[in-house]
Amino acid sequence: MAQSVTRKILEAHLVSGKLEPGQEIGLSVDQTLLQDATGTMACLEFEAMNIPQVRTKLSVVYVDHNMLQTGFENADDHRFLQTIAARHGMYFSRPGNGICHQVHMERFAVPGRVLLGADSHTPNAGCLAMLAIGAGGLEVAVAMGGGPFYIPMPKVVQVYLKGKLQPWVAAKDIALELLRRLTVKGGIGKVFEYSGPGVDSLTVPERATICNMGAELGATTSVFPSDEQTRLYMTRQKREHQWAPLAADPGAQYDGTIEIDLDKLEPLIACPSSPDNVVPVHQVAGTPVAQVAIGSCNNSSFHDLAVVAAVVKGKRVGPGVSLVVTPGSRQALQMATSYGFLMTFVQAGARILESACGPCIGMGQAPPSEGVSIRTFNRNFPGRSGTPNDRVYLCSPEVAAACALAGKIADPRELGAYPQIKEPEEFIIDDAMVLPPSKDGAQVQVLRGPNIKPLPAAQPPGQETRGRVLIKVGDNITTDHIMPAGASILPLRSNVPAISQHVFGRVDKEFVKRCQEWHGGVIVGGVNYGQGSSREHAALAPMYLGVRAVLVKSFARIHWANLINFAILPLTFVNEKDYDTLEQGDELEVLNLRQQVRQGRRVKVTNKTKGTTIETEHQMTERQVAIYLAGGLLNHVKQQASAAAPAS
Ligand code: MIC
Ligand code: SF4
Repeated sequence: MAQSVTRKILEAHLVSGKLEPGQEIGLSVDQTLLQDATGTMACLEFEAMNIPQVRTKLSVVYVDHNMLQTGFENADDHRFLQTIAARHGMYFSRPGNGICHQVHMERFAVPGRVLLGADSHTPNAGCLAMLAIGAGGLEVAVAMGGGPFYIPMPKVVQVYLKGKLQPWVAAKDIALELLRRLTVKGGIGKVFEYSGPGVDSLTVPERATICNMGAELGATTSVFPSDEQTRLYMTRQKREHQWAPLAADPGAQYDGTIEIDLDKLEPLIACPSSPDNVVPVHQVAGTPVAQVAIGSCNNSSFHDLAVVAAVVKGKRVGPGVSLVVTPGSRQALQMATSYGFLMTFVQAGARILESACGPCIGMGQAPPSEGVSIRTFNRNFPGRSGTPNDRVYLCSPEVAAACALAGKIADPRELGAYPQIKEPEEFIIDDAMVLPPSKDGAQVQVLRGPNIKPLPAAQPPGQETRGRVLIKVGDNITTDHIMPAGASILPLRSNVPAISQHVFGRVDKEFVKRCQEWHGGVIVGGVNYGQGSSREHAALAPMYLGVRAVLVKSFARIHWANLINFAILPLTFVNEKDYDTLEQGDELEVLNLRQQVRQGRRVKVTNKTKGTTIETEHQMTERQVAIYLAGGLLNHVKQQASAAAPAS
């Protein structure tokens, strides 16, 4: 059978299951990636498994999210991660070295391999023909220990690109075009594989922008072939020896095809407050702008910075606009320095930030109340910027630069000729900020701080469960709604009791109080519940508050898996109309829970307040049922390890 790139990688890594859509498959994992905001928990989880050294080809821990250090917490986390990485065989990318996805692309991604990362934008590495998937920290910890990663076999959709991007139209516009067509749930259960003549002209960083934003489609991942562009990029990164070609066979079978004619694409922009709220830029042109932010793992490579520098060179941003530039990595920052872009930015009145996630995750640079912020980022969920009534737009660096000069939303095509940007023949290679693991890990002492609290234990479910509806929310609820981040909350990632006090904090200030008064309960939601980040805190913190089940119309993949891994029962309505009958405060009950879950997919939920019965379904596989009944993945792994241990 003629095979796609995706299928070739899957087949080479398959350890269980069949490559048939919907079937659960187990994959061996070559590389793992952790970042500090999800990584402290993942490292504590890895520690709890009692495995001395990671068993992957490469595991890297990055520090890029929690960088404000307004108190001791972040710095303690950094030190903890550095020492635990040294002890257990992981590379450690020091604070200042850059955003995990950018650095991984530059220095570590290898065509044909599988990467599992505790961050939803891990698919960024699909730009180098990796099958790169985001997951909860616990699943990444299991993979670090050599365990397989399980997912339902996705559908493989071909994205056929023809033509060539026109001047001022960017890779970001391809990502936005897909979001315009498919919405934030259009990619659920799918891998997007790029092919066609339009692929050849796209550079690796451009491919990264596209793969990165597949996360916003809800896709399992996105992937490009490994070709001459890949070889060129890896050569410039002095990694040519790691390059290998990888292409789909002629006539490869796909589960669907989407065609995009690059010649016809125009500059696009995602309006507040969802990445799929996409329109052509000219439709919203003229809207006054308060802030323009260049950066994030989505758009902060050399070319992104170069194009902004070319546009603003010799000009100054208007008095009403704050321009913020965040180079994505130390390499990008060094390149920007040596090419003189930094000088250009400073002269134009820009504010320069260190290489980190920064404003993308609300770590500083919150825009003014109701002020329009134009960002080259990937997410504009409400309040994520740190301003409750924010109006965040997402676009390419080309559009953002035009807006910065005009002081209003502007179509970059009005700027005249597109600047000639020559890609560098080679990048500055300096891995001094990546520390290799210790040769004698057992001797390394792991340093902890007072904010790093032990992982709360999940409990196996009982025979019956009761609880009131704690909150009823609508469609497309993000993990930013469930477990907000930002400058005041992110530093609490290593302290579940403290961070749990902020669950649903931006949606309903009384939620936590109700959890305490009602001794936990059930969350009710609409479609695509839990979209967005991979943060397992969006399951872990509700678990800590006593949430026992989440009953929704449909789930986003990573959050669904995180719920199971922390022993929260994920249920969907068999009849979506039942959603309308439920109200906050209703008392729900499930009898014979353990049998029901084991025997089949149906679970009967009684609404004791309304006197009705609701048919629900759990979509867990047999393996996941065992995890749920064991009281979560960590308990399950421990049980398996003790069952396998020789009797003493
Ligand atoms: C995000 O972009 O939302 C984050 C912050 O990178 C998250 C990870 C986290 O919450 O730590 C993600 O995308 O998974
Ligand atoms: Fe960091 Fe933003 Fe990328 Fe998440 S999306 S990894 S917060 S830059």
